[in-house]
Order: sequence, then structure tokens, then C-alpha cells
Amino acid sequence: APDRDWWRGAVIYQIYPRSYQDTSGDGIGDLIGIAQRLPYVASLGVDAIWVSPFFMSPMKDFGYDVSDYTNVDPMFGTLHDFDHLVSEAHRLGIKVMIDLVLSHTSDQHPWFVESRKTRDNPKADWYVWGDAKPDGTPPNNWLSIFGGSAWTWDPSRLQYFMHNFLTSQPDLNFHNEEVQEALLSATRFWLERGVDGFRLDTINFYFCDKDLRDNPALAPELRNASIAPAVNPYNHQNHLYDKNQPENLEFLRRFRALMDEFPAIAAVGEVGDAQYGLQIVADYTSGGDKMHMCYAFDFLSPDLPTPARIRTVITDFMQAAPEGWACWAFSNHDVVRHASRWGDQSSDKARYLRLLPGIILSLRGSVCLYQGEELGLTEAELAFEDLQDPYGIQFWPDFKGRDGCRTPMVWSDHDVNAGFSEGHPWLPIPPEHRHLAVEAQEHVQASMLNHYRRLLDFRRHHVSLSKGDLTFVDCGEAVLGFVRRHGTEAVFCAFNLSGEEQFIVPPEGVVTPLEGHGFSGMLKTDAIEIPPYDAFFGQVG
Ligand code: TEU
Repeated sequence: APDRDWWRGAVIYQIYPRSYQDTSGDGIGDLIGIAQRLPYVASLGVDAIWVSPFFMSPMKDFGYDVSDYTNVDPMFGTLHDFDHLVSEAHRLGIKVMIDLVLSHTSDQHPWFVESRKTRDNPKADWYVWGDAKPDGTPPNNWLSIFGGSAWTWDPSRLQYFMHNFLTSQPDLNFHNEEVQEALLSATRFWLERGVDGFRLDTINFYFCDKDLRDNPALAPELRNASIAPAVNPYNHQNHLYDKNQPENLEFLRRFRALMDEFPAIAAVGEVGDAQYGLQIVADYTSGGDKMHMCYAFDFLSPDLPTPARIRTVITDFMQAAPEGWACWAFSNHDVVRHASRWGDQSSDKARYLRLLPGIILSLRGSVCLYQGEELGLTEAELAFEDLQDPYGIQFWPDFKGRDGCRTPMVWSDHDVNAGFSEGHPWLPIPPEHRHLAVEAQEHVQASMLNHYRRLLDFRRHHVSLSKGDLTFVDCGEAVLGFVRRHGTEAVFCAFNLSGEEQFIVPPEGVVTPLEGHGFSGMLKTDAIEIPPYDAFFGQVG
């Protein structure tokens, strides 16, 4: 029987299709390219891939603006290529999760094209429409994350439509039953095609207040600009009415029931709500009838993952959702790569960057690794002329956008365009990434790539690290310590997040140091010695 619980503690490798491998020569990655690179993905030892959107799209937000949910954009290939990708992945033992962007569509989706024509066509109520105020201004004060009002005037309907993101990403009206049905039927299409699960984009944005009430202002001390740039006025509102509506949970129950018609499907829901605390995140994964996992933003912010901060985040999550399950990530296609975001602040970047995967791969939760982090890729510094991301163009130079983490994968240090493409890459390949290419690291035992492989292998051999519960052990300010326990297995993990050697008292019962992870903390007679930015793993009992 299939393992219905495969997602619990799974390591999911995020692929951004535009930037993984181009085979057509247009400078943009494609599905055939991903399929060709699957043996590499398998060699990492991950459980699943999450493929960012490859559906039909005008690409205003690089695929997060879908114009046909059940087709592949020709830029990325065909449905046939997708089927091939899935069967190759399955042959190699890799699950495939696709990225469903249900909260909004592209303004070129036929549903919106029809909806915007008149106020009484069959799709008239499929999007969030509102009348102008008597003075002609938008229905309320809601703001777009990407800048400006969340409302855009439509000259044919003589009404405003709402968009949490770009003007070209109108929000669907989830209060309309037909909309829900249409989205569930698109989901069924992919389930029947053999996908293993979903990353669901912005699940907290599905519903908005029916009465379109104004959001209250947010007191400056409560503002949290950890993900959206500080200059973004979006951070100055308390988003009571444009997101996080209780109906979101109702729709997700229906979504879960659909998934449960199939053998072993799992979903991770993106809930970008660091601002409102982990309770909101937790609600989406509680009860076993909604999301299997929630993708929280707590470790995607610039805040350094100090032992105290990690303890707080993990404890808060476990308290908020004792039965729920988190999915942690340090990097993705929306934020500055952690090698730069955090690495640049450490006193020994090389050692620090090796410690970080040790931590995320030991915490309680599933893990998303973002393509290239296994190579130690840093954030690319791009010139304004090279920018593609509308969000970056809008807020430049205060916020440089998301292109710096989306540059192409580097496969070889001697091939043209680092082996990514024979054409002109859609974003430049930073010269400083070349020496980090897969080929350059492949045969170097001590490389970052082989470090990730070793850690993933270590995790696979210790089931408590993926499935176990977690109890913190006080190891002082500099060291993060906890025990992971599952059945009869218990592993003590200790991470020295400081630039100085640390000595900690072994917690009661630590008997044998574990090998095979590549770190060099040592168990001495009366102390565990951990070098700067290093770690120790020991068996308990
Ligand atoms: O991101 C959701 C989200 O909250 C983003 O606004 C995030 O805060 C921002 O990108 C950080 O810089 C998802 C996708 O991951 C993102 O790529 C899309 O642009 C967005 O949804 C709209 O679909």
C-alpha cells in the first residue's frame, strides 16, 4: 500500500522551471530540461520536487498569473512533457508536487475576459468587483502587495476589480460556488494525471470580506516588514478583511476531501503571515482535514536564526498546532538567498553556511530546499536594466526585487552559460556562481553539494529526524540543542551558532556520538566540545 504519510518530514526540492535547465535554446528553462536533470535531483536524496508554475500564462508574474489551469505554457513544453517528467520522477522514486495559484488568475484568463465585459454575463460574479465611491475612488482602502491600491478601474464594466498582487492578477471571488467548483475540477485534472501533491499559493488570500470593509491602520510598533519591503505601505495596514477569512478553511476542507479520493496525496499551503503570528498559520494545518503542512515565512525573513529565535518559532508552532505540521524553508524564489541574507552577517561565512542545512534538516517539520542552495549560491547583484520582476522594478532601489534569487542554475564551470542554456539566458548568470557549478563540486568530498547529500543521507538513516517529536535542551545562548524522538530512537542535536568554540554539558542519557553527518563536535568525559559554527549529534539512551 502507498505510504499516505510520506510528506511528514519529507524533504522537498523546489524547482523554478524558468531557471533550471533550458533544452530549447530560448534562454528559459523547460519541463524536458527538468526531466533530464532528475538523476541529479535523485542523487541529492530528496523525497519530492515542487515545481513552480508552468501553466499557460502571460508571465507578468512569471507563471503566478495563470491563464489556463489545465495546460502547459508552450514556453515550458507540453502536457506530454509533463507526463514524461512525472513518470521519470516516479521511476527514480521522487514525488511530484505542483504549484497551484488559485487565489487569482491572469487578466487574460478567459474567465476574466468574460467577467470584465458586462455586469450580467455568466462569469460576471467570478471576480471581486466593486463600485466606485461617489467621488470616483476605489471601493475601499485595500492595498496591493506589489504597490498601490488593490483596485483597478475597468472601463467597460465601469467598476473596480480587486487584486492582491499585480493589476494583471485579478482575485477570484471564492464566495461564488461555481468558482470553487471550477478550481476543484482543475485540481482533479492534475490528480488524474498522476501528481503526488500540491504547493498551494497564498491560501490565506482565497476569500475576502463580502462587505468589502476598510482595513484598519496598523500601529507602527506592530508593523512587520520582514518579507514585503519596509517601504511598502502594505505593511501599514492591519489586514483584517482582505485575507485570513474563516471561509478559507472551509474551502480547504473541500480541497482536502478531493485529495483524499486519491491514494497518497499531500499539500503544503503557503501562509505568508509572519505579521500575525503562528496561530493563523497553524489553523490551516490543524484537525487533519485541511492542509497536511503549512509553509510558514518565519525563517524566510532577514532576522537571524539565533538559538533563541529558532526555539521561539518552533515552540510557538508546536503550541499553536500540536497536531499540525510545518514546512520550513530558508530560501525560495521570493526572498534574498540565505547565503547572502544571513551569511553576510556571520564572522565565518563558509562554516556558517555549512551549519544552516544541518539545522533545518534536523528541526521538526518538513523542509523545502530551493534549487541552488545545495551549491551555496549567493544572491545575484543585478543592474536595474537586467531586472524582470515587476515588484523589484516598482520599489527599486529600496527593494531590489526577486530576480537576484532566480538566476539560472549553474551546472558546469566551463560550458557556455554554465550549462543552463545554449541561448541567451533570461537573467544573467552571475560570474561568481560559476565556480560553484554542480560539475565543479561533484567530485570534491568537502563541497557544499556533498555536504547536503551527506546530511540528507544522515536524515534518512535516523527516522526521528524526519518523523520524531522535539524537546528543547537548554545549552546556553550560543548553542541550539534539542532531542528528536521517534519510537525507540532518540537523537540529541546541538548546533553552535557562534563564532567561538562552545562547551556544553551533555544532557542526561547521551551515550554515543553519531557519525556520518560531517560535523565535528566531540563528546569528551565531562563536556561536548563544539567548534565555531559546528554541530554535534549523539544517540540518547
Ligand atoms: O507569494 C506570496 C507572497 O506573499 C509574496 O507577496 C511574497 O510576500 C513576496 O513575493 C516576497 O517578496 C506567492 C508566490 O510565491 C510569489 O512568487 C507570487 O508573486 C505571489 O504569490 C502571487 O502569486
